[in-house]
Parts: sequence; C-alpha cells; structure tokens
Amino acid sequence: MAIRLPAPPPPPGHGPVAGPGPVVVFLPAHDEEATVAEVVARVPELVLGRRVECLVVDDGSGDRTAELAAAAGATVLSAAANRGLGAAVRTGLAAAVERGAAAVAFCDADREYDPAELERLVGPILEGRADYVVGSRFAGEIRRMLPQRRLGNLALTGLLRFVARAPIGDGQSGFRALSGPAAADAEIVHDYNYAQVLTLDLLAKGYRYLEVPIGYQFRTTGRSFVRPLRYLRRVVPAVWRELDRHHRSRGNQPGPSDVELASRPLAVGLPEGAECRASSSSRSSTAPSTAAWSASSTWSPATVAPRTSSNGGRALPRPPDPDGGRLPVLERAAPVRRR
Ligand SMILES: Nc1nc2c(ncn2[C@@H]2O[C@H](COP(=O)(O)OP(=O)(O)O)[C@@H](O)[C@H]2O)c(=O)[nH]1
Ligand SMILES: [Mg+2]
Repeated sequence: MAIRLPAPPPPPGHGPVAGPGPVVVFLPAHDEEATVAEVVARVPELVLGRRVECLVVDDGSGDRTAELAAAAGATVLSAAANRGLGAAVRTGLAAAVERGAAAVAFCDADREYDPAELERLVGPILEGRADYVVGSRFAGEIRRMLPQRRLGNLALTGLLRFVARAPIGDGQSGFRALSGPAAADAEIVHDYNYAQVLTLDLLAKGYRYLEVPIGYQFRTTGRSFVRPLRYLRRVVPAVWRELDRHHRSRGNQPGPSDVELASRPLAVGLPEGAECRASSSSRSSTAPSTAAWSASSTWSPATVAPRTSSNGGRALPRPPDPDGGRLPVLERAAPVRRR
C-alpha cells in the first residue's frame, strides 16, 4: 500500500459563486457553555454581501451549551449522545449543503479562533479562487499555544504535507471553509476527528487548496479532546484508510510514478488583492483581530493531465472549468518542494 496520496485529478476550477445561497458557519461544540455564546456573537451577519447563518452542532453536551447557543442567536443541531468531532463536522457540512450554502465555514466553539475573520476564509471561495481554505495559525498570529502542542502540530503538519504531496502549513487548524460542491463531496472517514482526513479527501478529489493567515489563542476554559496517544491511535489508522480508499478508487487507472510527480512543477495562483478587508457588518462591536496578512498561494495539481476521477465509483460533481483546469501560473511562485 502506498503511503502517499495518488496523483489527484485536475482541479474543478470555476468562477465566482453565483446564486443567492447564504454563507453557513457552524461551530462543533461539546460542553462549551463558557464560550459558545461569545463565539456565536462574533459571527458576522453579512460577509461580502451574503447573509451568514450560524449553526451550533451540539455534540451531546451535558451542560448548557445548546441553551446558551440558541439564546445567542444560533440554530442548534443537537445530537442525543456524544459521537466525536469528525461526526459533528460531518453533520455541520450536511446541514450547510441542505441550506444551499454558497460557502460553509466552521471553527471551534472554545474561543480559540475568531469568527470575525470569516471573510478571509470564505472570500477566496465566493470569488471562485479556491474550493477549500484553511486558516493557518503558523502563517498568522499565535497568541498562546502550549509548547507540546506547537511541536505536535508542526510534526503532524510535516507528515501530512509529505503524505498529501501538498504545501500544507497547518494540518490541524480548526478554522476552515469549503465551497458548496466541496462540502457536498467531502467524506470524513472517522467520527473521532476530521483534520487530516478531510484535507486528504478533498486534495485527492482535486479541489483547490488555499491557506490564509488567522489568529489563534489556546482555550482558557473547558477541555480539549486531544490526548496525544489516543489521538495518534485513532488518527493514524484513519489516515491509512483514507489513502487506501483513494488508491483503490484509482485502481484501474495508471497513475504517474513518484519520480514523475516529483519532477512536475506545481501550478501556483496568487489571490488577487492579497489584502484582508475586515467584515463591515459584525454582530460584535470589537474590531476583528487581524493577523498580518501575507500573500497566500492557491495550490492544486493543475499540471496533471486530464483523466477521469472516481469517488468510490461515484462521479464527482464538477462545475465547468473556464480555465481548462489550470490556475494562472504567476512569476511569484510559492516555494515548490521537490521530493
Ligand atoms: N472535546 C470534544 N470536543 C468536541 C467533540 N465534538 C465536538 N467538539 C467540539 O469541537 C471543537 C474542537 O475540539 P477541541 O477539543 O477544542 O480540539 P482542539 O482545538 O484540537 O484542542 C470544540 O468546539 C469542541 O467543543 C467531542 O466529542 N469532544
Ligand atoms: Mg479547540
């Protein structure tokens, strides 16, 4: 079994999102009564002219999370029993798709991320420049992260970058956004977590990946679900299963060798106007904290020769591609890792 993703299909590539759909933001929450209302209140009401709907996926909380989230104005989806973060994110994505979301974003309910930074994540999706945007803490501003966490995050990010063959700078970020088609197509193979397997799934299907800098501060209340040994015991087999199923789904299609892949240049697109505009309409009176914004690169395997992709035998929904699957290749390219 190969230990890295197979070569992905060409990226979907499409223009700005059309249609009236809202931006759906959901917060997976398990026993977060101390912070959930404040996080809900920081979700902007509008982003780039689109209405923002806020959902809280209450993962079988035993405290007042659901009640306080509803009082703060969120729609609460409550699970009777705790199922795990991966299952909660699956539920949130499905609910967003059901609501016809133009883009969907999610972040923790523990105040580690700031939903007022929403536009940074969904802007590139609504403008049609990316399908999957991850808020990078390491490219942004980390106000507090435990040293052992930092080490673990960097080590796991390095492994994910290797396995995914993609320039990933923060593999475990809890603030992410997906286009409607990417959300409908996303598969999370375990209930325990989503961080690595969601990225592998979307990259394997050819969705365009972008990281944007965000602010982060380790939680000051409640308890993280992460226990290092249990985390690795659950995540490593799930990553293995994820790789296996993508290799199997390509079973009959000859893919390029590792040597071929290593010699292939990555296509890099630079988002236009690499500047963050803070959302003008926010439920919060405080200005959003802004990490120093740097130009970010959309990454996708745009130089892969077109071939049919499969998703467990199911055809992937692909919007028409005006650029023929190619992102603009710019003179200012992100560092290309050759392996
Ligand atoms: N602890 C825990 N959190 C969950 C669960 N399901 C959903 N969550 C929520 O998922 C988000 C991320 O979890 P968290 O423990 O903060 O993970 P960390 O940020 O990686 O330390 C938080 O908003 C949690 O409340 C679960 O089963 N356990
Ligand atoms: Mg957290």
